[in-house]
Amino acid sequence: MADLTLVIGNKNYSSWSLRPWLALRHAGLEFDEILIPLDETGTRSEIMKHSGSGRLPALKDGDLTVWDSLAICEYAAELRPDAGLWPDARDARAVARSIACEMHSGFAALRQHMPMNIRSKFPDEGRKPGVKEDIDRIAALWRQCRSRYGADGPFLFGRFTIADAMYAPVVTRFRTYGVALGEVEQAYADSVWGLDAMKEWAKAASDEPMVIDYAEF
Ligand SMILES: N[C@@H](CCC(=O)N[C@@H](CS)C(=O)NCC(=O)O)C(=O)O
Repeated sequence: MADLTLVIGNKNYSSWSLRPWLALRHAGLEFDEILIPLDETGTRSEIMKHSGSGRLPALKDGDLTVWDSLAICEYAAELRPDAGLWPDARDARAVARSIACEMHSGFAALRQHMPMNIRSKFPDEGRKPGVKEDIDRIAALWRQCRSRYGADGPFLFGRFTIADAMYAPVVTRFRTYGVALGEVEQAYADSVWGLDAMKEWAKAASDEPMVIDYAEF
């Protein structure tokens, strides 16, 4: 049994769960998983056993609970400073935090109309008001980060950081909804898909039996 336990939602649908799961894996931290199926009778009471926020993910470390995806990513960065979960340079680190926060608090249209559904393909769905603007903003951010900070590797800031973890669910949405990307953005998305941890999560998502109607078309 590991010291850490990450409580997550469905791997196919829970974008917020994927983010800290990737960060913990990338940091080489061992953790157990508790998966609570979302959108079922009893979901809320099960979540409340682990987090008073009523939301997932939550990370348990002994009697400490850390909740909210970005706070868990930060905790992983503090547990494993050598994992380089934020860029080394102060300016790059500030931008990485900015785009991580923008993902965490923004892109409401994209999140609402293109819900994460890793195992499915809905190439004609989701083009609702505000979604194109969100996609264009994300594509511009990826291009800027790759060109300005990405020289040392294939990720937004070269090596994998929390910024990549925060955008990983978007990478899956772009595939699910058939969003056409430019060369730079597609190469970046391919790098995220190339991660062993990402493949492992996607396989588990495909194998899940649960179906959430609001994320199906
Ligand atoms: N800001 C939170 C959002 C968490 C969130 O909305 N999680 C969803 C699952 S992806 C949830 O727990 N929903 C509760 C429910 O479906 O009952 C975070 O970043 O962790």
